[in-house]
Amino acid sequence: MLTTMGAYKQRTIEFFDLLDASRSGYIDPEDLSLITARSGSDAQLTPVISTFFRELLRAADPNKDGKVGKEEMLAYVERAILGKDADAMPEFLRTLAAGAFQVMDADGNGKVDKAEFERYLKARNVTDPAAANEFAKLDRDRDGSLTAADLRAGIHVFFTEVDRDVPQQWLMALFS
Ligand SMILES: [Ca+2]
Ligand SMILES: [Ca+2]
Ligand SMILES: [Ca+2]
Repeated sequence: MLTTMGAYKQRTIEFFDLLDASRSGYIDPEDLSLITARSGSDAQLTPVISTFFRELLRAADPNKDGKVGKEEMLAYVERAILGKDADAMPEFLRTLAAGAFQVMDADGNGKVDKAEFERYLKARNVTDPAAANEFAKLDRDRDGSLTAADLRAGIHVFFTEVDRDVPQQWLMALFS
């Protein structure tokens, strides 16, 4: 039952469904083509997404059939992310955080402020006000700006926190 499983599992399934753009029941290279096409071949984002897909397909596919099913995805999260801390996450997830950070940090000053975060969401067509409020939760030291480490922690929380109320739209927006 969705209502009784840890919320991280539910988010992992939502994330899986987002990546399975072809609705085939598997994440495979065709999905990458569909996602990069709909993201309007963003020059900064496309390589980030492509690397993530390639690495996920390599890491989460123990039977080596070139595609990742929902059960494989859930098993991968349990194996590679749960019970580890954010800095021990697989390198490609840390790379995803770094890539998202670079896309958000429009002025390149090494910090993402609220306005940059909101511009990023708007550019990804995310208009839910709750998404902009995720900034405050990602900003762990509450100094009004995000670091790449905050986004890394945000990805970790997304895949591990049993609580329902964690930032998620900012991450989903990368692939939407
Ligand atoms: Ca698919
Ligand atoms: Ca900045
Ligand atoms: Ca901060």
